[in-house]
Amino acid sequence: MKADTTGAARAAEAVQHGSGLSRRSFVAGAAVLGTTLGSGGAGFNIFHPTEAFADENSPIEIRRTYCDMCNHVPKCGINCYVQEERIVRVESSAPYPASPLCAKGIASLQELYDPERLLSPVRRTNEKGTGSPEWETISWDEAYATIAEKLGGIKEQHGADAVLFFCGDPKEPRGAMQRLATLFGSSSYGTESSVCAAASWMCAQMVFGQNSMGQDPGDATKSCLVWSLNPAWSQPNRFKGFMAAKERGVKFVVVDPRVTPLVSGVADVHLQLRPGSDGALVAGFINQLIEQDLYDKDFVAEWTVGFDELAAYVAEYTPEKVEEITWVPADRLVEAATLIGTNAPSTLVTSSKGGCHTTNVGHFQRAVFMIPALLGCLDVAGGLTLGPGLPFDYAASTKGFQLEGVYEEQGFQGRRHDKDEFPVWAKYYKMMQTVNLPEYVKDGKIRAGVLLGINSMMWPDTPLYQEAIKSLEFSVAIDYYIRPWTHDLVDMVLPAAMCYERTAALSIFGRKIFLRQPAVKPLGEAREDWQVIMEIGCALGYEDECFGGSVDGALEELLKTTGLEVTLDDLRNNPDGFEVPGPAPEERKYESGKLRPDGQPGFGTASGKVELVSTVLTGLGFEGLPIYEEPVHSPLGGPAEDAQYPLVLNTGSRVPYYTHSKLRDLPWLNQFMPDPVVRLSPKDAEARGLKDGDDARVFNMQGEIAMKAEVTNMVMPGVVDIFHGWHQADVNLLTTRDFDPITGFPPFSSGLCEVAKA
Ligand SMILES: Nc1nc2c(c(=O)[nH]1)N[C@H]1C(S)=C(S)[C@@H](COP(=O)(O)OP(=O)(O)OC[C@H]3O[C@@H](n4cnc5c(=O)[nH]c(N)nc54)[C@H](O)[C@@H]3O)O[C@H]1N2
Ligand SMILES: Nc1nc2c(c(=O)[nH]1)N[C@H]1C(S)=C(S)[C@@H](COP(=O)(O)OP(=O)(O)OC[C@H]3O[C@@H](n4cnc5c(=O)[nH]c(N)nc54)[C@H](O)[C@@H]3O)O[C@H]1N2
Ligand code: SF4
Ligand SMILES: [Mo]
Repeated sequence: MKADTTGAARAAEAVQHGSGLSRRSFVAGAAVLGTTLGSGGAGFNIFHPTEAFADENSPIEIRRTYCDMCNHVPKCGINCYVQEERIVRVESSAPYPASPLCAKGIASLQELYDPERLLSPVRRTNEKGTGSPEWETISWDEAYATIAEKLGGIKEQHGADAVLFFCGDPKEPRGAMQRLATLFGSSSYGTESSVCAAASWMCAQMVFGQNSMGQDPGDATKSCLVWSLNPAWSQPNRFKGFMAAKERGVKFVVVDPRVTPLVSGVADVHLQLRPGSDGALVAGFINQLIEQDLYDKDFVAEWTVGFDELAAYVAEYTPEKVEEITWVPADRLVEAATLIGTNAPSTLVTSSKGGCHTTNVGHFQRAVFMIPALLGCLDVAGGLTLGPGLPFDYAASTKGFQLEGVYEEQGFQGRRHDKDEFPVWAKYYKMMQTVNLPEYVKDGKIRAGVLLGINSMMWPDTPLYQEAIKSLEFSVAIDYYIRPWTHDLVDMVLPAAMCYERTAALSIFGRKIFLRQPAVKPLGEAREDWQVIMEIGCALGYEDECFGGSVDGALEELLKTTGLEVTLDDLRNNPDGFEVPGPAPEERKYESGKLRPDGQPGFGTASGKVELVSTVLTGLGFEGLPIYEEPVHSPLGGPAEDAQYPLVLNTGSRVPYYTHSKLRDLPWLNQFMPDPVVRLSPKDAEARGLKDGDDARVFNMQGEIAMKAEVTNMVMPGVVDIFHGWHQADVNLLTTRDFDPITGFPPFSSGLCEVAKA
């Protein structure tokens, strides 16, 4: 970033890139889009409830689908009341495993029938980045022909790796997109996991050789450590499990800087830490397990490596020292460690983000995963049990379908753009770490993109990513809407079908597989993501490998690559889920050799042990112990200019009614939070003369945004809490590009800022 770039200039730049336009005024001006309801029929408009949806006497059929409005997996079951091929009502579906519907699920009907949805392919006719975009409607055939010509040309001139195949938060299309990238020959497949979940997975891999985000309390669980998760708002269908566990008497310790519904609902001890100081807190927690002699000596001796080094490292993290760093009272930490350490079996639940958005995540999150191991609670009933599970990944795709074999045989790994900057990431994922996209585009390494569900506000310092997207020689987005802050910068946008209108991907719960069948036909010319991806593949010449564009063909192949002997018909014939028979659950599989591909006893790490000092990290030149380092910008002292910004900037904690940058225009949701807000404690508000509802400026060395103040005890003094994804107040204008060298994660949860009355 240029030193002379002021906040105001950067904000103006962002506006020029489109983020100052509201989607409504934008689309209203772009009549060429023709985005009025296509097959929905004239006069039918869910925004006007007085208008009849359909003839009230026509028959109603109930069809089932599942929701993906929070793009989380698994998603909740929906019964659709369909009248004259329109969905007139939705309700939670039983016996589908995830329910009930949250506010977003219910409002999904407003997104389905939003008159501003994009319903046909469009191509930009004026130059990108020059004022208002002008779009023309084109046919799918024309779109595919152009895509094939442009991508083919770039591959010929610059190699296949110059084309980025990207999926944003939508997770359902990932398997298909990765397959397409590999078929095309590009190692540049990336996703939103660059800043979500992947840090936790790789930390668990480094510690015990398996992806994990912990495990919710089971029947045998006596205590549960929740390290930053707020399921009441981020995964409501999961929250009820925590409440039921509480009723069964499970003891809870919750680590979270805020007083969340999970904290007030279940916590016996709340460790309210300064955001970004997790590494010191977890060192203190382990210090107490050792000091109080609460760890499992037999397990540690037989199944871990590095205990003595770890014990020596955490020795200095006494409760008193930890209090100074984390702001958690010393006696509270002691109490928490005692509660977890004396109530076995104990489980751990942790987050895909929460505390992980910090520069220390590659260390601290490993230490968090070490806790159940030190307690001897790994792979025991009621503790954190380990795989193997179904051979599906979390987005219901398989290594075979994603052509991982081809990736390996053809040496994609050696060509990756990210392999030198993020070697640990590159070791674990056949997926690019995309945080350095601006640099890859500037250096000519990436020149084109197939960008499904991309949102330029996803990364820190948004304008740099907007510039990168704009600078691509050719880009095609696939989305429900034209979102100006991103799509003003691409050459073409293709209309995606929503969950109600599509089949892929499959959904899995434990050993149960569900097939979704479309409840209604796609509106207008929208097509489902998997179909679009497969059809792009056909246009590029991979007709057979892309099943002639057939989604059913792709899903059949996906099932075949599981090796489970289950067909699409099996799934069709079992609308309540097809249960794949499996072995009886077994504890301590590390003893029987069932956790390693070579069948040897132990864990799936290089040493076969739980690694308290990581051999992967030391092998790549990193510190192997889970060391604590302060965030780059910290109230405890960083660069001199930090002193002007005394508040910790904690961004992106989920709100119940929005997902990231989406859903702001749906009236049923917008009423709950119509304006971007900065939440701050009564103490900090008073010191700044701010009252609830006041207009406020939030600013730091990066820039400035305008928000409403919300004064609340949910947030601790010294910290502000801001949701991300507001195009009119994008908090990623304030976040910095200080990436954790191990995971590449940005410090979304631990920046600095100041707030003042506007
Ligand atoms: N400051 C800050 N930044 C953050 C975070 C934070 O906590 N703080 N969180 C990070 C995390 S964890 C995440 S996951 C990312 C999320 O970031 P994004 O991936 O940017 O998520 P969305 O805002 O949901 O944008 C996704 C786009 O996909 C479109 N879309 C939605 N569903 C579908 C679909 O099924 N098909 C197609 N074709 N398009 C679809 C939407 O219309 C939207 O334009 O943001 C990250 N950025
Ligand atoms: N409604 C809704 N649901 C969603 C989403 C959404 O946008 N909206 N997004 C989905 C996605 S992609 C994701 S990744 C998940 C995220 O799901 P969660 O991880 O549950 O989400 P958060 O609320 O962001 O973070 C959890 C908690 O971490 C705390 N936290 C913040 N900073 C720190 C820190 O430095 N240390 C510690 N220990 N805790 C911290 C926050 O206060 C918050 O209560 O939610 C998913 N579900
Ligand atoms: S939690 Fe809400 S948005 Fe997410 S899948 Fe369930 S109903 Fe949909
Ligand atoms: Mo996420």
